[in-house]
Amino acid sequence: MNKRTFLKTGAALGLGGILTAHSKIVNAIEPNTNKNNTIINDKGEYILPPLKYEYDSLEPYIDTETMHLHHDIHHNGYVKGLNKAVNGIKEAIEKNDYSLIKHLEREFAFHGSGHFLHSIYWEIMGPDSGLRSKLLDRYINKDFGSYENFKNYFIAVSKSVEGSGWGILSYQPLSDKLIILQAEKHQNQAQWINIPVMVVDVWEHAYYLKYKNKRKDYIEAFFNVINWTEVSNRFERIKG
Ligand code: MN3
Repeated sequence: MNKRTFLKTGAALGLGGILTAHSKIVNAIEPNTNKNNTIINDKGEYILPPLKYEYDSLEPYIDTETMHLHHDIHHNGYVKGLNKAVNGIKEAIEKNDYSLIKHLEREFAFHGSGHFLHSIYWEIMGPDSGLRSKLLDRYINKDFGSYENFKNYFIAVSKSVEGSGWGILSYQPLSDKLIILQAEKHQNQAQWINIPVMVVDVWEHAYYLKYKNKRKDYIEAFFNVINWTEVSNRFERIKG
């Protein structure tokens, strides 16, 4: 997927400036140079995006007090936590001290997902219901049969999320399809905005026959079989 398709896709999903920040999120070291978005500043710090409408604009469906609490307190907590996690990770890399890395990565995923998903949530709501584009309607019809089907399916999915979490309409580039997924809690050590560049399978089936319980040995060995040309090609495709 090239950058234009990716951004177009993002625009269709109402992500606006959020997607432009994704590559900087992957690399927490580099300062952000993209000045055109509202969820990260030019120093690379994450910031709370202001609402594009008033706190009482969604009444009577979503009340003013909930909007204040949710945006100003809850979302802001994710922003603060995300910046703290990023700084902790920077420090760990600089000092080559990974004793707290499990905790830091949990915090990074939890607060990152919170920040990105809430930013999308505010952005895709508003007092004016607007109009679906032809493209979005075409995909909804193609992938769910009709708008009614999509709506019923989305409601059922979101309603049955176990505990707290999100219902998420996503675009799956691989199949060129809209899909709907549940996110329980919201992190599960991932952030709902990134594109994988390189992965290592650490399920036991991937290494147990040879490495038994020595997962670290397997991961170190894995570095001998990475094809960096392929990784680079993937990265170029993603960056566009
Ligand atoms: Mn929330």
